[in-house]
Amino acid sequence: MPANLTPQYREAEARYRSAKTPEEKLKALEEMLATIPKHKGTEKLQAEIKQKISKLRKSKGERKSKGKLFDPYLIEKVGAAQIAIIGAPNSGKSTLLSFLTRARPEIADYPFTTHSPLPGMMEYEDIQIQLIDFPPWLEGRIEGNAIGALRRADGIIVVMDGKSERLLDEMESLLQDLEENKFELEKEKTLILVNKIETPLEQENFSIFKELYEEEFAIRGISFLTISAEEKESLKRDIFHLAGIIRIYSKPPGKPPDLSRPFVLKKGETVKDLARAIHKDLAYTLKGARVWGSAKFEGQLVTPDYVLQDKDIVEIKT
Ligand SMILES: Nc1nc2c(ncn2[C@@H]2O[C@H](COP(=O)(O)OP(=O)(O)OP(=O)(O)O)[C@@H](O)[C@H]2O)c(=O)[nH]1
Ligand SMILES: [Mg+2]
Repeated sequence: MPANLTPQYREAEARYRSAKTPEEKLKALEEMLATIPKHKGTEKLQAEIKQKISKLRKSKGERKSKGKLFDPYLIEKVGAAQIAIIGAPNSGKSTLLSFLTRARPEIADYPFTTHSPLPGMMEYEDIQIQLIDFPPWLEGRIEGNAIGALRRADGIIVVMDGKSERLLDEMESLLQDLEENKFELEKEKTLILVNKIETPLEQENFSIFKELYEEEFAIRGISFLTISAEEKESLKRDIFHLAGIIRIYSKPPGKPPDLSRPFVLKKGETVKDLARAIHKDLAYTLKGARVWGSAKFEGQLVTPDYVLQDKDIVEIKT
């Protein structure tokens, strides 16, 4: 038995030994895995726990699959885009959700506060973006449903705890878990927030973190204790860019554009895609468009395959 096992770990282990149902066993094992000191001396024990967890999950899944499965991660997309907030326990995911939306998740100074995913709407200029606060991501504890939700999301925010001594380990094991589930964080779709950066030591740790990952991902260091109004706006702008969407205002011929409600398209979409979004038949009669904004000249005539940019004003020609 390796040394340095914490009282929390021993407690969870005692609960595992006295557990009567597979659910109780699974819960205790998950807590053992969460609280076991992560070092070379415990690697074998960690592997054993993971194996037991996966065995129990499998048999649980087999029993469950006979009935209809409820998936708490299946959250209907509303607004212009859906962004998932994942990351290490206690890192500030729920704080982020409550900072940017009107949702009021439970926030507490201990890990595992959030048990099921919770959505909220972030207002960004003239659109709304849906953010979903996930339960904490834990080594070896990824649910298939969570991976499914990440595949459906338009973008992902990873919140890490800048005060954690295991910051780099936590990031590595998260990436490894994702890889094992054949999910890759794409650079354009991922923003990493290293939170709670307040002291010089945390600044220092953050610069190391940044050096390691900045080629792979967009990274920001933040603190909700000190964040300014400008930083909040620029954070919202970053999240908008993550979503990979553009806003287009349509203009009827001879009339001013309707600036009250943009059409939301994906980055890279064209005049033809806009026509289809306005009305499905419009794409067939479409000849071209006049564009204000990204075109060389204001009101320039463009072809249906013209790639639109955020905030373009477009007058469709049929
Ligand atoms: N010092 C400091 N504390 C923070 C900051 N952001 C959040 N916290 C605190 O960190 C603790 C955890 O915050 P939560 O938002 O509940 O974290 P979480 O990631 O949702 O936690 P789980 O749901 O348990 O995974 C709370 O006590 C927060 O008040 C920050 O920027 N600086
Ligand atoms: Mg939470």
